[in-house]
Amino acid sequence: MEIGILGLPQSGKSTLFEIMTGVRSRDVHGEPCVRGQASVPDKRFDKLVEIYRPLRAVPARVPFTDVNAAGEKAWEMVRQTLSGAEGLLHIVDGFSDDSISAMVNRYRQLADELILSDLVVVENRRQRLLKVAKKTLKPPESLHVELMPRMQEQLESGRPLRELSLTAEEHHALSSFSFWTLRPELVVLNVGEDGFSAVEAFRAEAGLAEPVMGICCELEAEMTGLPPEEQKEFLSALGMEEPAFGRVIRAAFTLLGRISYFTVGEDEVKAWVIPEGTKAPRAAAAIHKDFERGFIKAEVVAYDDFMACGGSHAKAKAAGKVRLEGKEYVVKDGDIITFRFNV
Ligand SMILES: Nc1nc2c(ncn2[C@@H]2O[C@H](COP(=O)(O)OP(=O)(O)OP(=O)(O)O)[C@@H](O)[C@H]2O)c(=O)[nH]1
Ligand SMILES: [Mg+2]
Repeated sequence: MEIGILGLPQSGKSTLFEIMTGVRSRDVHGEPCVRGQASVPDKRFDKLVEIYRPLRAVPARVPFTDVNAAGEKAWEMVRQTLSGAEGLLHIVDGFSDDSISAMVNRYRQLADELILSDLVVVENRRQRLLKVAKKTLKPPESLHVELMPRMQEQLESGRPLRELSLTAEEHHALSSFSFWTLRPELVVLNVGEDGFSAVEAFRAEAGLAEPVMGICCELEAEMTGLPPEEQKEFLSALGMEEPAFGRVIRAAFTLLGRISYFTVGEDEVKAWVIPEGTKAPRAAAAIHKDFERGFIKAEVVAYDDFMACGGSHAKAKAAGKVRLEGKEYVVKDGDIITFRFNV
């Protein structure tokens, strides 16, 4: 699980990375990339910490990668560094001038580069497959023979591969290629101080189906240096409830199809990150492999039920809100869980 930050030179990649992760990317020299973890803001988690006052509080985290590529081989370096990234955050300069079409052009410049790069890979693959006798094709190869023309057509019409509806099997067969445009992408417009009104116009003109997030990185970088009280004033002056970078982190988290469940106690309150649709034993493995092997039951209470019972586990239990779930239970976002296991 990792999100790679992509954008044209000087679009604000490192600034955004720094405010999200707290890692000073621009102070690191001579490294092709810098990695950092961003904590996912979650009011439910904060509430649980308030209730349990644990020794340790560990929120959900999303890893981000900022690439420092320059020179002739820059593109190759970006490709290599981000080949393992599961999702992409594409940041667009929306601050250096107010023109929407200029912003869209900048977006397209990189988006087209990614499409072209994928197209080269598809064409190469087709060429190679032509040399393999039909009868000797192995199953993934036959799948490629079927898929590649569709993919080529899509890319040639200037559209990303993620818009094709592919089955899980097809996705799997393509995973080793690290196609740029097959991976989920979050578009972030880095606006000037009063540029938030540009976000919707930009999204419409760029023809993006997905929501675009607006953020003024420079302002938010300034704000992160302030004491909490002044941060609050800063935000309310901007008419915002929370910093936009927190929303960007949350959007990145859901972009990857992740959810979190909680374990609570006086020692630790922790948000565990799992893919949506994970069954209880596999979810337990996030804590420890043995928990999966020796899984017996999961004692589960939904966050909302827990809060409706005054934030008390005993009361939730008395009200019958604490369920005992078995191996087939699919963990929900916000579940508070205690695992019972036997090792
Ligand atoms: N006005 C304004 N300037 C910004 C904003 N965000 C970043 N900048 C400026 O843009 C320049 C580039 O920011 P970086 O975060 O280093 O951008 P980058 O994409 O990492 O740049 P490279 O790694 O060199 O490609 C810096 O001088 C920033 O101060 C913004 O929201 N508003
Ligand atoms: Mg940078």
